[in-house]
Amino acid sequence: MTVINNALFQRFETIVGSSHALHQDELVASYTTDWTGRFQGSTPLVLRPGTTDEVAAIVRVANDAGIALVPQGGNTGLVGGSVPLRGEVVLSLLRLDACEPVDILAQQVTLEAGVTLAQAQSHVSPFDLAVGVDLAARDSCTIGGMIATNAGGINVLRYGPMRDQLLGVEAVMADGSVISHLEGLEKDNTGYHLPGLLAGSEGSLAVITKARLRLHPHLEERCSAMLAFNSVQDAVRATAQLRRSVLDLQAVEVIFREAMDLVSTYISTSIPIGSDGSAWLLVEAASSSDPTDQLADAIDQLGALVSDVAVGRDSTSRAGLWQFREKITEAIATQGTPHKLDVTLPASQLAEFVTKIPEIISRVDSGATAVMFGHLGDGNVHVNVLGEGGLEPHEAVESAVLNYVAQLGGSISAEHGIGTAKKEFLHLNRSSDEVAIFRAIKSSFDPKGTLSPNTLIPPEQQ
Ligand code: FAD
Ligand code: 2HG
Ligand code: ZN
Repeated sequence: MTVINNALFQRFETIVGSSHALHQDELVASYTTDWTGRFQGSTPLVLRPGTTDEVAAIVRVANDAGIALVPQGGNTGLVGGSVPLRGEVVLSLLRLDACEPVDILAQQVTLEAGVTLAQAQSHVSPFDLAVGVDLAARDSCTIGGMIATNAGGINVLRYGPMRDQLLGVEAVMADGSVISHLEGLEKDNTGYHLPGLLAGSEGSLAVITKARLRLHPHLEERCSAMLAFNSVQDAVRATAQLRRSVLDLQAVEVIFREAMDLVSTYISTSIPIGSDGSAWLLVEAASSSDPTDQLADAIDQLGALVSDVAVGRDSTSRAGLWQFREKITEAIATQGTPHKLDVTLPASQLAEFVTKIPEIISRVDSGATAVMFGHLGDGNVHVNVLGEGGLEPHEAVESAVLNYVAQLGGSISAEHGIGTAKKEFLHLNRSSDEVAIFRAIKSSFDPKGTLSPNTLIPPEQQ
């Protein structure tokens, strides 16, 4: 673990104040274990700055002293990137929680990095505006963490991931200098797009302190439907057809068999339709005028592909359907510590992938099971592998699944990032020349390697 001597501790404490320099075991505990419980670290110190200047001062002192920092937002990341795995100091951004007034003319807003997604949503909704990314961790995940992971979520097919919402950032560089580009100009071709580079950088290049986000019209009129299918292939075909025919398509999410069984038990609610099916889609259309007919017509055109349909028009019945999708991650957590493999497949390979995964996993670990669900509209499947009796599955399972993904032309990380969990598999998607460019970018931003040293970049082969 990093050793912080008294003089250094006092310098940090002077910057943030004694109540925001935490070192007692019971106070730092929640900052050292990730959401899944799979990644557990330790830290001599958690610093909770309240302003960009405080962040800059901390980063400068740490860099001068060669002390590594792990930036942390809501600690909901799922690849182990948010916790201090080698005893680093944690830099919590949660106190940077101010929202600037909504710029109605530009349909944009500037938010501090520690603002939660739910806070951002309630800040902009009175102006009939919405944040383009939405996800189930909305009450805890922060704008800074969402940018750092380039979070995706349930509306990517309509608005894109976090990178597409980003018009500018303020960030503290590894030497403590501050860059700020928050004017929010939609057209601005003045060289490299640094916000785009920081999106998905997982804390490895700079500490994001503020962001300028593009907003979208809030679409009040919504209709959701759950569709049951007898085969995975039918669900994939229906997704393609819905994407063509529903102009106001907001989400196409999927729940496969094991995930449906698990979540229905967890929420103590029986499966609404197609109880012996293989896959269920949760489809949502959203518009300024009622999209029910549009969605209903599109579902009619699916004909025999669909075995059963349940429609939710008002907010209570929609929430009743959505809970089967949104509660899955929590339901899995009650079963043990999963290995979360968040992957994208080309549409043409999705059905084969989902069908073959149980066999691929059981060849490596006969006691392991796969719980699958995800964002089918984006080809994104969340494969959660649980070991026998609540134990973790054999590590070789990850290699088997991710190699299979790469073989089918997919991505080993769709939306959660590489973190520490997938560093050793980066070569499956990125050539050695690309990884060399990653290393060059990292060392030009952070020559001493003091920012998030455990994420993203694999160690060089000796
Ligand atoms: P943290 O977990 O604190 O950090 C994540 C990474 O970002 C770390 O590498 C950290 O060092 C870095 N970081 C954090 N803040 C900063 C900053 N200010 N500057 C620089 N680096 C920083 N993800 C999706 O993409 N789609 C989903 O649908 C989705 N659903 C989820 C549902 C649940 C129930 C949970 C628990 C997680 C889900 N996630 C999802 C994963 C997660 O990536 C997102 O919740 C979110 O993007 C992480 O935000 P955070 O503030 O918690 O970041
Ligand atoms: C989701 O889509 C999240 O709900 C979490 O990305 C996925 O738990 C998971 O594997
Ligand atoms: Zn997801």
